[in-house]
Amino acid sequence: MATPLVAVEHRTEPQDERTALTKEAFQRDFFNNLFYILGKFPTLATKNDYYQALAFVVRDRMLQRWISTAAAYTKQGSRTVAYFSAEFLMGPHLGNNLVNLGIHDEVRKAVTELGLDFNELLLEEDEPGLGNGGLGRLAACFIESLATLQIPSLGYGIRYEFGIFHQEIVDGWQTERTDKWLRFGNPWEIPRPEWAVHVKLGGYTEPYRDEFYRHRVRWVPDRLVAAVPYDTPILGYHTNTANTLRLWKAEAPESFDFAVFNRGDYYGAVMQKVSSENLSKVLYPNDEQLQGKELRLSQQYFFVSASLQDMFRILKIQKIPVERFHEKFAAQLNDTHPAIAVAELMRLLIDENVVPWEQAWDITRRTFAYTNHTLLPEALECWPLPLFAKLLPRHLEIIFEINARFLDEVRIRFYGDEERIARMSLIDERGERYVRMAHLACVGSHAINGVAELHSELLKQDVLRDFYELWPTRFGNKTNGVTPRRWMALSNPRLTKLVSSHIGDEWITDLSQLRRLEPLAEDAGFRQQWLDVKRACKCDFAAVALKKTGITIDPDSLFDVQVKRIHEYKRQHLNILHVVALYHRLRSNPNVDITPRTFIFGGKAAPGYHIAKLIIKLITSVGDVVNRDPAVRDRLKVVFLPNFNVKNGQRIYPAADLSEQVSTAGKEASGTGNMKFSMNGALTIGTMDGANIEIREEVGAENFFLFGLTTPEVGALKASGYNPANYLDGELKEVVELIRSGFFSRGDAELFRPLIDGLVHHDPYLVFADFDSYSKAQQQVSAAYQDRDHWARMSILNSARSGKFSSDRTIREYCDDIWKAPAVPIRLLTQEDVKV
Ligand code: NBX
Repeated sequence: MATPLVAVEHRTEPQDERTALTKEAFQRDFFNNLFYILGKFPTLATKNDYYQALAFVVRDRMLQRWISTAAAYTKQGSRTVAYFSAEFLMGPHLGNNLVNLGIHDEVRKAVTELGLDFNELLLEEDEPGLGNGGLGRLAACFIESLATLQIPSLGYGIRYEFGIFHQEIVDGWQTERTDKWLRFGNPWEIPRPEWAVHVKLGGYTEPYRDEFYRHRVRWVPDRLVAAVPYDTPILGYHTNTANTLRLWKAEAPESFDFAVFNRGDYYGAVMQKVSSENLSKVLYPNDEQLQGKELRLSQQYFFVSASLQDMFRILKIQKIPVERFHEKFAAQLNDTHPAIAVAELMRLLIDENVVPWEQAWDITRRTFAYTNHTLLPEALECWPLPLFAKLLPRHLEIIFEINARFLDEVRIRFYGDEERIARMSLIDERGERYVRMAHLACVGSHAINGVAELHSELLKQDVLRDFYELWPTRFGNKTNGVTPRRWMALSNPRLTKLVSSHIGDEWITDLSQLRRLEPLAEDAGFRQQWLDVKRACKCDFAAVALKKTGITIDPDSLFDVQVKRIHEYKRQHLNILHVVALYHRLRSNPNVDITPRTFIFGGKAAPGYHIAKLIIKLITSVGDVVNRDPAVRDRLKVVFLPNFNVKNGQRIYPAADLSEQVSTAGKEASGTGNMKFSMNGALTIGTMDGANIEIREEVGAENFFLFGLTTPEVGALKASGYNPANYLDGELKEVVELIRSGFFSRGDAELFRPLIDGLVHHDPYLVFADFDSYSKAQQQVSAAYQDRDHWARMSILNSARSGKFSSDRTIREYCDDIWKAPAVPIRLLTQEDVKV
C-alpha cells in the first residue's frame, strides 16, 4: 500500500484499502467512477462527468464516518438536535467536504497531475440553492458547526426540485430562470424510500370512541402525499462526525391514489400524482414578504409532519417511549415557517399515541424553541382561517384548544385586560380572521430568541412585547455566526495560509484565536503580505467580473461591495445615490481628487417586488453611463454581478475592501454577510443595526465607518412626521434631479419615477434622512484608503477581532442555553464491526 499523503491525526482508525487517502487511490477511483458510475471514457467525458467522478471519490471517503455516526447515535440513544427549516442554502458541497475531510490539497494535486483543472471541476457543481438568503444560509452554517462540535443533529427540510431562481440581467433588468440543480443528478444525496411516510391534507374530522371507549378524534383527509427522505452527510471539520441533512421529496402514494380513489380513472390518477409532486417542486422566492398561498402552507406542513413522524420512527427503533420525546429531541424552529409543528406534534401525541392533553402539551413545549428572524410586520406569517381550515382541519381544532387554554392563563395574569387578550390571541379577529404563526411558535416553545443583541431587545420591546411580559425568562439572544470553514478556509486559501503560517491552524475551530494576529498589525512585513493576499483576491474577482459582465475593473481601486437580497430596507438605493453623487462631483469638477473606486453590487429581487427590480435597473443604468464616460477616466466603475449565490459569494467576500451594511436602524435582524466580510479583512461602512453594532464593538469604533440615525432616532423622526422633501437640497437634490431628468435612462424621465417619487413623498426607510451622514462617512473611507498602510492595519484588526462571529460560538450558546445537547465523539467502525 502506498504511504498516506495526508496528516490524519483527527482520524482515530485507518480507512480500508478501498477508500485509502493516497494519491494513487484517488486517481484509481476517479477513473473507476467515470467508468462504473458514469459509464464514460475520457474522450467522451464532459467536465461535469469529471466533477461527478471526483464527487464520488470524496463521497466514498465520507461513508465510514456517516455510518459510524449513525451507529453510535442509534446505540447510545443520544440526545439529538432537530433543526427545522424550510430553507437550507448549502452552496456547493465538494470543496467543503474536501476541506472538512482534510484532503483538499492532496486531492487537488492528484487531479492536477491528471492534467485536469481542479478549480474548474469545483465550479461544475450546481449548488443546492434551497434558500432565499440569510435565513437559509444560517441553517447551512449551523448544521456544519453542529457536526464540527460533534453534536448529534438532523437538519429537516424540503428537497425543492427547483431552488432559488437563476438571475440574469437582460438590458439592465433582472430576469428569472428556473434553477435546475438536479439536472445532472446529485452525488451527495442518498434516497431512503424505505423510510417514506404519508402526509395527510384536507378533508374533515369526526369524533369517535375507540376500543377502550375513550373519546378520540379521527382526521379523514381528502389527500395523501408520500414524503420520501433524501439524506446528505454533513461532515464536521477534522472530526469523525458526519451528521445528516434530511430533505423530503413529495411523491404520490401509489396505493392511495391509484387503487382507492381513482379506480378506472387513469388520467385523474396521473393528475393527482402530478399535483402531489408539486409540494416539493419549487422554493418560494420571497424573503421578508408573506405570500399567503395555499401551496406554501402545504409545503410547510408537508415537511414538518414528515419530520415529526420520522422522529417517532427513530424513538421506536431506539426503544424510547413517546412520553420521552422531549428528552430525545430538541427541535429548533427556524422562524415561523415550521411553526405548524407545534400543532402537529400535539396531534401525533394525542390522536395517534393517545397521550393525554396536559402531558402532550408539556412534551411539546419542552421540545420546541423558536428563533425569530425579522421585525418587518409584512413578513409575519398569518394564514387566513378558511384556508387553514380547508387544508388542516384537525390542526385548527387543536390550535383553538391551545388558544383557549392559553388565553385563560393570560386572563388570570392580566385581570380585565381584554385588549391584551385580543392582541395575544393565536387568532387575529380584527377583521378577516387569521392564524398568527408567530404566536403559535411562542406559545409552543420553551425558549424564544432573536439573532443579534439589538434585534432580541426590539423583539421584547415591540413585536413580542406581550409575550415577554408574560414569560420574560423564555426570551434570550443568540447572535448569528458563520462557519469559518466555508467562509475562510475554503473561500480564501491565501489568507488561510498566511494566517496559519503565523498562528497555526487552531483558529479554524476556535476563531477567537485570530486575536493572536493583533500584534502583527504593527509588523510592516506582515501588513505587506496581508495587502498582497487582498490584491490577489481582487485580481481573481476582477477576472470573474470581466467574464460575467464584460466590465474591466482595476484591482488597485477600492472595492466597495454590497451583496445581499435587494430590499428597500437594505437600502441599495442609498448606495447608488451616493455613486451618482460622486459621478456628479467628478463631472462638475473633472480635476477633483477622488479615491478610485469600484462599486460592486449583487443580489436577487423577489420576482414580484417591482421597486426592488427597479433598483437593480437603476444600478445597471448608472453603471452603463459611468463605466463608459471618458471624463471619469476609470476612477469610478459600477458592476452588478448577476446571480449572487454561495458560489459567487465565496469569490466576493475575500476581494472586498469595504462592506456596505447600510440598512435603516432597527430593520435588519442581524445580517451575516457583514460577518463574512469582516473575517476576510473588509472594513464596514454601516448603521447601528443588527450585528453591525456587535461587529463595531469587537473591532473597535476606530476600525469601522459608522453613520446614520440610531433606532430611537428613527422612531423619533417618524413620530414627529418625517417629510423626506425637507432633506432634498444641496448635492442630494442635484442627484435626484439628474436621475429624474432621464440622464441615466436615455432621456426617459418616467422610468425611475416610481422609485424617485416614492423617496420624495414617502421614503419609509429614511434614505434621504441618512444621505448626508452616509456621504460624509464615505469621504472618511476615501481618505482612509489613501493611507494604504493604515488601511492594512485596520483590515488586519477586523479579521483578528472577528472571532465572536463564528457559528461555532453561536451553536455552543444554543447547546448550553436551549438544547442542552452534549457532544458525542465518534469512534470509526471498520467493516468488520458492521458485519451482520
Ligand atoms: O435572516 C434574515 C434576516 O433578514 C437577516 O438579518 C438575518 O441575519 C438572517 C439570519 O438570521 N432573514 C431572511 O433571510 N429571511 C428569509 O430569507 C425569508 C424567507 C422566506 C420568508 C420570509 C423570510 N417567507
